[in-house]
Amino acid sequence: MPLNLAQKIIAEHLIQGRMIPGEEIAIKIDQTLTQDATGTMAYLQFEALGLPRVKVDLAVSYVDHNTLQIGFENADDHLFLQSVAAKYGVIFSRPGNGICHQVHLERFAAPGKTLLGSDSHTPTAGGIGSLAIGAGGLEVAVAMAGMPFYLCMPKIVRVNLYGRLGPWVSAKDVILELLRRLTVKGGVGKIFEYNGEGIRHLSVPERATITNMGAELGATTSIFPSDDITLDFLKRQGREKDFRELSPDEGASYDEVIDLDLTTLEPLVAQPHMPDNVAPVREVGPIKIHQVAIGSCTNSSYTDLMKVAAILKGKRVHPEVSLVIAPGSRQVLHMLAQNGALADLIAAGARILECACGPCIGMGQAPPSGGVSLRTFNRNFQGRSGTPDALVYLASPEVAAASALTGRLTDPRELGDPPSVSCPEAFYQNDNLFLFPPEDGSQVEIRRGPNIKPLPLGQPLEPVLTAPVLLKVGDNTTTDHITPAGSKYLPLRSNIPALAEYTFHSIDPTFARRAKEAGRGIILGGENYGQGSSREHAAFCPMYLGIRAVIARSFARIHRSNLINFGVLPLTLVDPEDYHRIGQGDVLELNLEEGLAQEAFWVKNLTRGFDFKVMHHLSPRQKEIIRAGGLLNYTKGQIN
Ligand code: MIC
Ligand code: SF4
Repeated sequence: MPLNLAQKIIAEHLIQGRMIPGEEIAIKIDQTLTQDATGTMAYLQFEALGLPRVKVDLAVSYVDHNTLQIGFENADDHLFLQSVAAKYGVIFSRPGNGICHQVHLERFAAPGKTLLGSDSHTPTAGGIGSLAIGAGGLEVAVAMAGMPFYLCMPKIVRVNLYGRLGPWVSAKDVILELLRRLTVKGGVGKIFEYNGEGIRHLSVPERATITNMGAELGATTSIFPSDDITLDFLKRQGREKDFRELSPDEGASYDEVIDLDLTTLEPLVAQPHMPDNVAPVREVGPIKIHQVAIGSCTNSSYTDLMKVAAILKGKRVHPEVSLVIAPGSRQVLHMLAQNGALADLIAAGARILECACGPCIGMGQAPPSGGVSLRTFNRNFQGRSGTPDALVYLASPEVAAASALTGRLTDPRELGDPPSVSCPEAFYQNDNLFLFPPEDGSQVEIRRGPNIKPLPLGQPLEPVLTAPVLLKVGDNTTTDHITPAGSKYLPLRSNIPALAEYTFHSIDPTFARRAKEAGRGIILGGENYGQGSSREHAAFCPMYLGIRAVIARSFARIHRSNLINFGVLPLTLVDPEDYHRIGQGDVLELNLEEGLAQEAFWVKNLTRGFDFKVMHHLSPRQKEIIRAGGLLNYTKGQIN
């Protein structure tokens, strides 16, 4: 049977299950990636598994999120990560080397490989033809232990790109258009496989912009074929040996097909506060802008920043705009420095930040109160920037640079001819910010700062759960709502008791206190509960506070897995309308022992005196994980 590209790579890595959408499959993982904000937990969990060394072909630990060292916490975490990497055979990418996804694309990602990363934008590597999936840190720890990764076989959507992008229109507009059409939940349970003659004109970094933001569609991953454009990129990175041609078989079938004519696209912008709130720049109009931020794993490649430099060259940033630029990697920054483009940026008035996530994760550069910030990033959830009432818009580097000059949201087509930027013969290669692990790490001592607290463990299943609905939240509740990002909270990522205090802080600051008082509780969610980040803290902290179940209309993929992995039951309402009949404070009774034995079961609303039905959709393995009180307990049992 002819296979599409995603099926081909899955088939090569399939350990268990059948490639039928919705069925649970297990695949072998070739490469893993962690970043510091999720990595400390992942390596604490790996340690708890008691193995001497990682068992994947390649494991890389990046430091890119928590690089603002306003206290000892982040610096201590970096030392922990460095020592743990040396001990267990992981390559350590030092702070300053760049954003995990950008650096991985440059130096390690390879066509046909499976990559599991503890960050939701891991699919960036799909731009080079890798099957790259984001997951919770615990799942990455388990993969590093050589165990397969379990997922629901996704539907495969073919996205046919044809035509060619017009002047000033860029890869960002392709993915913004898909978000406009499909929304932030349109990709749940799906892999987006790009093809069609339109891909012939998209470079690997452009493809990576598109696969990166597939995460905002909620997709499992996104992937491009590996062709001569891929080979060309790998050659310029000095990695020709990693090339492998990969495309779908002739006549392969897909679960869905989407057609997108690139010629019809125009510069787009996502308006506050969701990445799918997309409209043409032209229609949104010349709103006043206070900050322009360029960078992030979506748009910080060499060509992206060269375009920005060309647009700004010889001009001056508008006096009322603060322009900040964070190059995606040291490779990019070095090349801009060497060819003079960095000087052009500085001369125009840009504030150059280190190569890291920075403002994207609220690590500095919060916009002014009520200010408008235009960003080349991928998420504009309310408050993520660090300023609760800021209005964040997402757009391409071209739109961002043009607007930085005018001080208003600007369609770059007004600027005349677009800059032409070519790819360098060879990208600058200097791997001295990678620390390669010694052959034998057994003697390495792990450095543990006072902020690194022992891991709280999950509770085994209670046969009957009687608990109040401690919080009722709406549709598309993000993991940023559950566990906030930003410079104040991120340093607490290795300290669950401290971080748990801020759970749902932006929605209800009394939540943590009330949860602790209640001892156990349930959360009621709307559609797409837990979209956004892969941070398992959004499951871990509620678990720590006594949350035993989340009942929602639907869940985002990574967060649902994280809940299960921390022993918190994700339950879906059979009748979504029941959401309106359940109130915050209602006491519910769930017969879990009996319920898990069935597909769907009745829950008693003791407060209002009615019953409603929920489904758990758990595989037999997931039921065992829930019974064991989480994946860590379960995997330990398996290893022993
Ligand atoms: C994000 O973009 O939200 C993050 C920060 O990269 C997260 C990971 C995290 O919370 O540490 C993600 O996307 O998974
Ligand atoms: Fe970092 Fe932002 Fe990318 Fe997340 S989305 S990995 S915070 S740059």
